[in-house]
Amino acid sequence: MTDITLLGVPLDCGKDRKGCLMGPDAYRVAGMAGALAELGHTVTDAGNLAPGPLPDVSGPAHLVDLAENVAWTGTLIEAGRAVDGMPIFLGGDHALAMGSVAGMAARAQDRKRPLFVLWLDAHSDFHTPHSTQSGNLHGCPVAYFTGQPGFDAFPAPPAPVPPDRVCMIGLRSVDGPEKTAVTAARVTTHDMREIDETGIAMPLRSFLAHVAQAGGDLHVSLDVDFLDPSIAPAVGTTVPGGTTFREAHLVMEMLSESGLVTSLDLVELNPALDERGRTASLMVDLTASLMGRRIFDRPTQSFGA
Ligand code: B3U
Ligand code: MN
Ligand code: MN
Repeated sequence: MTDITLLGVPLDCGKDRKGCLMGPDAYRVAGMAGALAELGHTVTDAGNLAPGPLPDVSGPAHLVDLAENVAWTGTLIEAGRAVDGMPIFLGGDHALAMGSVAGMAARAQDRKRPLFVLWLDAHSDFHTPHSTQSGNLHGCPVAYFTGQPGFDAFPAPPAPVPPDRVCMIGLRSVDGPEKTAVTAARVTTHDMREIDETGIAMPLRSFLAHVAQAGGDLHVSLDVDFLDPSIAPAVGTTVPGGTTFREAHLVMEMLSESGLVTSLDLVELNPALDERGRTASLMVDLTASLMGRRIFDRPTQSFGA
């Protein structure tokens, strides 16, 4: 059983459209702590984090809330690094993954283990402050924590994650400059076109085998828009053609059976856009699947360790 720490991250500065600051409380209302405790885990809700003081920083003028994003990143790196067991970052928008993943990479380095990242998202979030056209920093976290240039205003990530340790599944909205950058950096990408053809289990299984062989820690970053908008409407950037209810649960069940996951982000939930809390509930159910909820028990699967 796992020692889980829920870290509320009411970060809403990664984009213009506001609402994700209500995410942590929506997860609490939807019963996150109880669902995990019921599975036998020890659950501590550490409450909500707050960003440190706003630094005096500058960058491209169109960036949204740069100073606030920088402040949050520093706070999150330290908060995550200090957690002993499994942190679950209750977002908050995806800009939080700058700090959450950089902090988990630092922690993994402290433990002398490589960190791998599974990015479950419609978007590749691989912009830099210079390539982003929207100015929204929630489109930039992967470039930041893999150590791409252009993030001078931010604290340097203590242990940049090599891009080839990042696997993205669910992609269906990737901007031109990101496409070039993601490919050049050798990030592993599985778009929805590929999922349609092979199913979702195949690419996930091979990534998990790779993580197991390397003896890695695994951080999972789950963006609500990984899911099809018909089952998860509470997100500002809905993109049609997302994963189905069963595909999403299968991913979580396989992750659970792998025993490899050491930290988790739940991001981009905007409760103001939800329908009677159904997206928040689905995210709680998916987290429960990731943490061991089953239809029937199955033996732990070996992914090639
Ligand atoms: N790539 C676009 C859109 C986007 C990225 N992440 C989200 N939306 N959620 C951008 O603004 O960078
Ligand atoms: Mn995202
Ligand atoms: Mn997204």
